[in-house]
Amino acid sequence: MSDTQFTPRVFSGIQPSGGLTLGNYLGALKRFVDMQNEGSFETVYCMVDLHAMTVWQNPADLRHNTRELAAGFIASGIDPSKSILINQSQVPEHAQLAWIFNCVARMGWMQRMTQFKDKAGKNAQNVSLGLFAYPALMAADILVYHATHVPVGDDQKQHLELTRDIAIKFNHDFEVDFFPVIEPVIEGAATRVMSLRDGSKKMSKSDPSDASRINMTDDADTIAKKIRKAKTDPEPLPSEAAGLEERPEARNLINIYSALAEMSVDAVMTDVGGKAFSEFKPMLAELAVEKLAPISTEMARLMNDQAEIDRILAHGAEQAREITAPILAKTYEIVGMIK
Ligand code: AQP
Repeated sequence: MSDTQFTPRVFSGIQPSGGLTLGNYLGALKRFVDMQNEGSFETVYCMVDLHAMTVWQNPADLRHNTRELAAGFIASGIDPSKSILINQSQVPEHAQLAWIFNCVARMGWMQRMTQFKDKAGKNAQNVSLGLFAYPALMAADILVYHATHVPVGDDQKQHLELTRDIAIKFNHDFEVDFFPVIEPVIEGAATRVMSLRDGSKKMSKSDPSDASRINMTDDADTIAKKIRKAKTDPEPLPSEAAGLEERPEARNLINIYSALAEMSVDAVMTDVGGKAFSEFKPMLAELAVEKLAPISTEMARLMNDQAEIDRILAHGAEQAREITAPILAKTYEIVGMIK
């Protein structure tokens, strides 16, 4: 563990590998806004375009998705005067530190990463080297800011453990106390929002079925239709959370309701226990539209002025580099590179 006192600083990111989903919003973005507004941290938030390209991205789509994601951050409440908002490739120190970490991380560590195994599937020999090295770049994203806290959804837990391992090994190998050992922040009812079509699969931007997810750009009718068609079981809702244990689809819809309403799961169960899904689904649809429609409207408005989005990102990159350039320079010095 580190004895150095680091400035309490939050870093987290989202890939512009498609449109934002309700899973990204509840598991990550909404928490980013909370941590920004809590006021106890400096906050740095990032569109991680270098991560997105670990799987094939059409260049025009990547550019569009990066700007739309920036619009999604701002529309959800990330305020560029309170948080540093950046696009990863515009801050070159991320990729530079990632190379150093490629040389610190061990092959065996990477081979254990379940996200790589899931994404590579049976095709492991044919996926990009970048997909394999993804967690070392993620460690660099975080540690190039000396960030101390990282809010993420549950699926990123293993990558954050690897970030801790990289920091510990670097500090040990070079006999320094330079990189912080970060704290993952995985909190709330919606740390793992599941597919609306299959309660055992994570809701994901890249799921081939659009009906499996709520996109932050969906209109009110589409949101209501997707919730109406969400897979459920025939039983009415239980009155206590324990009754959801063997019912993944029901549990997912309740967790979504709880996170959107900012109510505990127990309080939701008290309100909706005994109701049939035919009664509960319209309640959930109404709540989702109430919370999400203002965000999608604002995203559309911001996307009408892309020059303004680019200006915000350019300014964010300048602010970011004031932090990252000295940390990278010190890292180079520690490992023995000539200035
Ligand atoms: N279903 C989810 N529930 C809760 N949190 C989620 N996150 C993603 N999906 C869910 C969180 O969102 C943040 C950004 O994720 P990402 O874009 O970096 O990549 P991902 O986790 O791989 O998300 P997707 O939507 O599944 O993207 P694709 O399809 O491109 O792989 C992270 O904090 C993540 O935990």
